[in-house]
Amino acid sequence: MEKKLILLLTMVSFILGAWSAGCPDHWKRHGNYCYAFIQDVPEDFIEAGSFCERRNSKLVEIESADENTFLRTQITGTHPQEGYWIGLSDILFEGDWLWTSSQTSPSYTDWSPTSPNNAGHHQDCAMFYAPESFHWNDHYCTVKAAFICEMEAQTEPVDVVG
Ligand SMILES: [Ca+2]
Ligand SMILES: [Ca+2]
Repeated sequence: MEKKLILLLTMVSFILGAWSAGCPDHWKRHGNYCYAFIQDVPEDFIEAGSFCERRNSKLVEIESADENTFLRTQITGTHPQEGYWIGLSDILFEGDWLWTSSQTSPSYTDWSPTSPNNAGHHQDCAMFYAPESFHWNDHYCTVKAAFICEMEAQTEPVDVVG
């Protein structure tokens, strides 16, 4: 019984080996979630979402000022890019902004004073935007930009070595 348990814990530890503090390596934890700030491979909104999905995550969806502040602090810290996609769009119906995964309206928003303005009549995807002090801006979904992936954090890996 005990041997089986140790074997199981060893396997779990191996699987979680590339993780730390409940998040994959290089992901940043805040609360119960892990975030990856992808700057080296700019993608349009759709491709950014696919990139996150392939890593068992989604474009970040922001529920609170606390989460928003954490993200803004991270992206303004070092080598900030011009924009960072978040998982919010009004692609389906103009002016009806919805989080991608839940198709629900945001309960919290951080639009810049001039956003969303639907400039050019087809700005349907939202990003943190440097020219607007990293508040949210609606932009053309086809623009290639940095982006933020989010996943739920796992509980702390069991320390088998003890
Ligand atoms: Ca729009
Ligand atoms: Ca805009």
